[in-house]
Amino acid sequence: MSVLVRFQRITALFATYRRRTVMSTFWELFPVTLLSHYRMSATRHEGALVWTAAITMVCWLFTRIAEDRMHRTLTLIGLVLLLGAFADQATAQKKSTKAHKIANAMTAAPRSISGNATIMDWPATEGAQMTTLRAGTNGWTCLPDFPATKGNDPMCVDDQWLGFMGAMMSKTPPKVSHAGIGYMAAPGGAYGSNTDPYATKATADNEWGYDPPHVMLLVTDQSALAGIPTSRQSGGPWVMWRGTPYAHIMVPLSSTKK
Ligand SMILES: [Cu+2]
Repeated sequence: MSVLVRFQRITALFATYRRRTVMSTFWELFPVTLLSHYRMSATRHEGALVWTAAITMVCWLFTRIAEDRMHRTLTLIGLVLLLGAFADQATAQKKSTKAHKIANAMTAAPRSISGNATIMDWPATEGAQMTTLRAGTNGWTCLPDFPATKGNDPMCVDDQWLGFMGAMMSKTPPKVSHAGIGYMAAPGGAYGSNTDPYATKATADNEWGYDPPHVMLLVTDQSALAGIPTSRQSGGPWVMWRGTPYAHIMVPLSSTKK
């Protein structure tokens, strides 16, 4: 809000320097228009820029006759600098988050897999589609850390796992046509429930705990999971989310104790 106040003060200052004309109203409204555009969501910045540029042109044309040259020039320079700063900030921010997400997603698997994998991003809102951050060529898909969960849990998955993740998000039964392999081998590991795929925090009976970096296996028929331990603390591979349509084998790459 302080930016808005500063803007209004600058505009007021300009107004006192100028002869009062009908067009001064345009100039007084301008910073407000500009700010309202920049309060939009990040994805609409380009559109806002075009609009702001168009409004600047209109204001300039209208004041061309009424204002003296120096004030007009100073105002224009100020506005151009301001627009540039806003545009720079918006694009830099967008670029750095995207680059950061891609780099994070690629740590989930060895370079031989993640190097040429497609990098997708989680849906921005529940029920929305995943977006592609970078196209790939080797049939693998990597996803960055899931922001809602504690810890660092990016993954690189094959087609079976990708379908499985989609089914999980839409709460429908997964279709597994051949054994699926997924890497969650990034250092750090994450925390989650061993019994409830949708748990977001510990409860008395959801076996909340630490999942170390791991490889995950999907089987076509859940009867193939029988005989494999179901506890994280077994010391070796175990079945996660047993008894749900999302049961799969966890192959830890380091100790499950932390
Ligand atoms: Cu996993």
